[in-house]
Amino acid sequence: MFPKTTNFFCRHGRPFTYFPSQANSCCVAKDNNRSAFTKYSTGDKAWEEHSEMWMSTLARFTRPVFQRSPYPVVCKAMKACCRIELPAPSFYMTPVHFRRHQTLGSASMPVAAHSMRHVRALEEERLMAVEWEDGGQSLYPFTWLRDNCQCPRCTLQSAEARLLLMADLDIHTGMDSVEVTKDGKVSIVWPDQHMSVFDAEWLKKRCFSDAARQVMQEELFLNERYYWDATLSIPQADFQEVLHDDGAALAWLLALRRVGIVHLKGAPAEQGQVARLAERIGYLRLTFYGHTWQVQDKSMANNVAYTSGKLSLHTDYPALHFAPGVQFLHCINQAKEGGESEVVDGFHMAEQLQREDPEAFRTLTSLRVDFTDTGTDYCDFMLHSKNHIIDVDSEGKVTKINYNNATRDSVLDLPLHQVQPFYRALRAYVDIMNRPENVVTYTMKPGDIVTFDNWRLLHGRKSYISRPDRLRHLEGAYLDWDEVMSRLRIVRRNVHGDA
Ligand code: OGA
Ligand code: NM2
Ligand code: ZN
Ligand code: ZN
Repeated sequence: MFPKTTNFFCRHGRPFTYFPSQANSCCVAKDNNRSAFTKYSTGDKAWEEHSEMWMSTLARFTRPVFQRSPYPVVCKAMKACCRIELPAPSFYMTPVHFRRHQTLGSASMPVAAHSMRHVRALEEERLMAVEWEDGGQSLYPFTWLRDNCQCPRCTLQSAEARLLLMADLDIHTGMDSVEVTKDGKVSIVWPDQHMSVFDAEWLKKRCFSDAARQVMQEELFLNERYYWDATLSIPQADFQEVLHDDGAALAWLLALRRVGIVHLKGAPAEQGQVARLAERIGYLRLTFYGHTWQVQDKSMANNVAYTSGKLSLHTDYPALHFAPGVQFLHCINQAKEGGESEVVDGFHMAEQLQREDPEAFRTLTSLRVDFTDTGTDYCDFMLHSKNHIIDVDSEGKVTKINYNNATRDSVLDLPLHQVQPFYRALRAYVDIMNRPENVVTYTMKPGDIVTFDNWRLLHGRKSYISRPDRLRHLEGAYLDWDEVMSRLRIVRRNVHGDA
């Protein structure tokens, strides 16, 4: 009747968490924006309506194979908030949190608007302490407060940009006085009698506690991913709706970020649609293959993609040091035979490699491999790059996969004794990604557009034979994640009604 403890987005793109009761006779839905709870019972009309959600995302298009470590702090905070004993979930989807009204400084129950009970200056530590109505406390360094004064002398309000120069900031400033104003703001007088006024809500969002920073960083960057395997049902959205409706665009972009792939249906089967979609975001990423590019069997092909041969699982453009983050592929004509598409979750595969073969994982994250691409298209090009096949950040988290066997250079800048270990490691990774339990296969139809995370997914196609009269034809385009995330934040603000 009710799904397992799960997160999804309603048709307006609002994140919800569902907590079914143990007996599965009722279910509590938590609106993660408002932190409002609604209880539904078996057979409820309201539940029926609620659960019939467009792309009610992950519950529908995934099966219990994902497990990503959920944020412990957030979970703890949620438990504190909800006071519901969670049934031991057979799988966990990392909670989606867009809390605008919650600092979690004290992991306490959020209230609708944040009001302050009390503020005081801790002179010794040079910290301002805010005590919130809900009992939580937040601390703000004097230097940071002075640096972020929002007055028109310190901030160019039309650009929301800092005017105050670093050279003019007293990084050892004291504080003359601090008080809560009648309208609930914090007013500070600095030793030079300059005055700053801070909004409670603004301060709450910027609380320095670990939990609050984690929530804010997730809200800004959405780095939590759902890992998947062959059981994934690829999320779908309607092309026209995504172009014209912010709720639909938000759901599309949220799923693109978290799952890494979304199919858009219902585009006209003619050139120009990936460019329209890129315009919906902002602008596309120009490369040597042009603003958009035509995947067709071409004579004297300047890329293996432009033949009718099989493309093994790859990311596009590792011959660039900064590969395109997002790829759109629009099917204009499909083949008579073959041409099916394949995708795998490269981050999930890297996690599997790390577990099964840590040595191979270390090799692929530490050795830089040469890639090359030479030819003429938008103009002539002669690219050389050196990339880790698996990029990790300073904390060891996988951030990007760079692998296309076709453009891997014959130049291999490794000492002799590292050559065989490199091949062994790469083969171990490729063998994992080729396991049938990891690969999702689908066939694109004219009018379908696949949108995917080119830093995370590896994709391929089977070899094909075109119809005698019409060549198989896909049109593609690249974008970067900065631009896509920018549009995601804007449509999220539009849909949710504030910053
Ligand atoms: C490509 C590619 C997929 C396809 O052009 O890089 O992956 O189905 N094409 O032709
Ligand atoms: N195309 C499809 O890395 C690559 O060469 C990917 C790029 C030709 C634009 C193929
Ligand atoms: Zn100021
Ligand atoms: Zn490709």
